[in-house]
Amino acid sequence: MMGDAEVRPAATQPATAQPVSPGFHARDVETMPRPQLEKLQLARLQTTVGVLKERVPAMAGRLAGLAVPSSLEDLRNFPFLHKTDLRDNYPFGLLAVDRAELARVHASSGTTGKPTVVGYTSEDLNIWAECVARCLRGAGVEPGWMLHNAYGYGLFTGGLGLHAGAEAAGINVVPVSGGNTERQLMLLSDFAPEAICCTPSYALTLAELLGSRGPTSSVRVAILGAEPWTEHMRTAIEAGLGVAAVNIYGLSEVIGPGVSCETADRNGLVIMEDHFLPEIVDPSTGEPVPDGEVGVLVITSLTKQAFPVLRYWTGDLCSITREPAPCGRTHARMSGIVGRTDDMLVIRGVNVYPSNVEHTLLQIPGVSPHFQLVVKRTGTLDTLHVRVEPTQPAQDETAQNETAQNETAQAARPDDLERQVLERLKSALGITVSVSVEACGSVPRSEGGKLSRTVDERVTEEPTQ
Ligand code: DLL
Repeated sequence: MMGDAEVRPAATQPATAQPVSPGFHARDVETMPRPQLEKLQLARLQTTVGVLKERVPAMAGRLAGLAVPSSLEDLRNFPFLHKTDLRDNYPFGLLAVDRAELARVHASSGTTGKPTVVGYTSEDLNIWAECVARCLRGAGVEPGWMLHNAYGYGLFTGGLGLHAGAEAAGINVVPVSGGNTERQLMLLSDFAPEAICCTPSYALTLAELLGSRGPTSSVRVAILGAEPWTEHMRTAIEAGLGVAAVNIYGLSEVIGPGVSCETADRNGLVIMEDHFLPEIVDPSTGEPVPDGEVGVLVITSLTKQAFPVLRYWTGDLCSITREPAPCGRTHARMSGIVGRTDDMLVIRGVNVYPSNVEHTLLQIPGVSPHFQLVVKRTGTLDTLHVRVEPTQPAQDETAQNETAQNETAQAARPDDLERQVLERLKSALGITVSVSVEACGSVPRSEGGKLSRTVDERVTEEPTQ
């Protein structure tokens, strides 16, 4: 799956995609020798800690008694910053600049209550654009190409973040935003862009529709992120759109998209380490784990003016390597996200990660990448129901790749498929779940934004405001 814990090359590009290779936006910085990079990081870290102590009263108390770090290792003496800290200081309590110095605010969506708000000075916006420009160039997008940007524009950082990064890299951007899929398909066909960016689940929606209509897409590279996805999804998207798909990661609390991104040769997601200092820590102890082991990604911003974050606990689980990449990049690389500390479901005492369910499902021939988990409560007992779909016939007809055809050949009847899914999930998760194999198209698809694959029907009371 995309979230394989180890940073390692993914499958080769699909036969239908024209090969793309990684470029550079800021070669000197991206290939800076590590000792020089770490010196730069330390100087920037010291400035960041000083700024937080002096200009953010809510942080000054927490950092009192802690000396400005004299090495990068000293960072581990500092407390973590959690999403709840942002909520507690809603909306602007953690800003290090006056409100009048802000150039823009964004916010991340929450299902309940207030969003978490983040602010940027104009210099922050420049740095953000620079990071995204590096991502796009590394992914193989070339200056002069056209990028169909189907990330949502608005408080969500995806649309405007990719937009500014594309412009900074000399890439012509079509600001389509999310939704209105028919119009997206028309523009993809009429404008013939070479690149697209959107959530992976939306790319799958587009791939499915394009596949069923048969046109050849002009798109060569897809830059996909903002939600978890799997290698199986990557294969389906690449076959459906005829693209090379790369993984981009980020979060609004840290800056937005562009914290890290795969390059076209896919050797893990390169972290923009001159701006974001990564740590991987044990989720239960908070202690650092060795490179290569999975833990929680914790990020310290090194150059942000408006909203510097010290040891921000992302909740995202991944591993990291600091070995130089084959393309010459020296910055640390992370694996895809393997899960979140907070998306774990506890079903009758067993910990279940949606990513495990997904991983298991996608290994069963004839099961499509579309599924939904429904958690219910019967009496005092929690139950997990898994809605799946068989592989779509239309997708099969157009799929160029042999694997898909083999899978179709082996596809079972719905009741056989249901039994197979039941058995595989029982052995993978250690609990019995219920399964329904539903008509193609009945499990919710992304209509442009992030897709939530879990429906929790256990919540019976309204949360207190
Ligand atoms: O999702 C920023 C973004 C926009 C990233 C466009 C990539 C592309 P938030 O809405 O604040 O920001 O959500 C951040 O989304 O902590 C992860 O849990 C998840 N996430 C983001 N990228 C990935 C990815 C944007 N490539 C949260 N793989 C993060 C898995 C991702 N999860």
